Amino acid sequence: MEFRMTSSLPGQHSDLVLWIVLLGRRKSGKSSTGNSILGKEEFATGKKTTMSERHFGSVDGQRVGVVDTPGWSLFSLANPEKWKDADVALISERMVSSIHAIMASTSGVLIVASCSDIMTDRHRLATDFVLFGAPYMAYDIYAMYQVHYLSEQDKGHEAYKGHSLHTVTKFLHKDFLLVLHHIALITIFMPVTLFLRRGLGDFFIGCFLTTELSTPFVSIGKVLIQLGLQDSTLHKINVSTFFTNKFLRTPPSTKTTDISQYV
Ligand SMILES: Nc1nc2c(ncn2[C@@H]2O[C@H](COP(=O)(O)OP(=O)(O)OP(=O)(O)O)[C@@H](O)[C@H]2O)c(=O)[nH]1
Ligand SMILES: [Mg+2]
Repeated sequence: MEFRMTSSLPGQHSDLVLWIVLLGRRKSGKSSTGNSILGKEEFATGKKTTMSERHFGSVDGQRVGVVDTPGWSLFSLANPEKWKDADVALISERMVSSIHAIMASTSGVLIVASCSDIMTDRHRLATDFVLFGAPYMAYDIYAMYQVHYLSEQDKGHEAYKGHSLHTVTKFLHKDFLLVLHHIALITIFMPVTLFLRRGLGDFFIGCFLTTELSTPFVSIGKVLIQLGLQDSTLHKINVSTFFTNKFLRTPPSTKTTDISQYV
């Protein structure tokens, strides 16, 4: 491609410039190629190019302008500068939450599938996973607080120069229902499941755990939006899988038992 440069080109303004734009995946050698074309070390190599850069040179008497660009990666352009601590904390929190949800829903499906009698049949995961999941709830309250704290700090709020009763109160006010949900799971669901049900109803614990099935899709969707990939194929697949999963989930009513004998 050819451009006739006017004022922005250093040197002779009337030179005909051959422009070369280097595009490609990360670490594919774009910056090195740019240096080879120009015959001098203008572009930094061996480290991530995060901003497009142009340099000029001459090849066989032909004036050339080389534009080096950030590499493409699976998720987005390699531009770590736009990642703030709050973004990193939020993505980490969502990833851990997805992993927990995948484990919870898999346990739920295993429990439900193994119970023929919905009241008396037992599966060890019904108690083991609840024991494992309770500490996660405590961790998640802390992780949500960290995300809140860092995002307010990024906005430059004076009160967020350090942790204080004020920052904790603000967080509790903002995420009240979520925190209440987590605390209820630790203080009500866990003791009931472990100590108060006399070994009955593992099937229902399984059903409860399968409700986590949609969480990974929601979390992955939010992460893709955060990465600016809301129009990507990956996001469309994620949304369609989410709805398919919602519609195809078999209702627990396919199993029957006369529960009057237990009450
Ligand atoms: N073996 C080999 N290594 C190369 C070649 N070109 C570049 N490299 C090496 O590959 C690494 C990445 O090269 P860069 O030129 O920085 O790659 P880039 O595409 O600009 O990378 P990003 O800016 O991160 O997208 C460097 O360590 C280079 O020395 C090549 O042709 N052969
Ligand atoms: Mg580069």
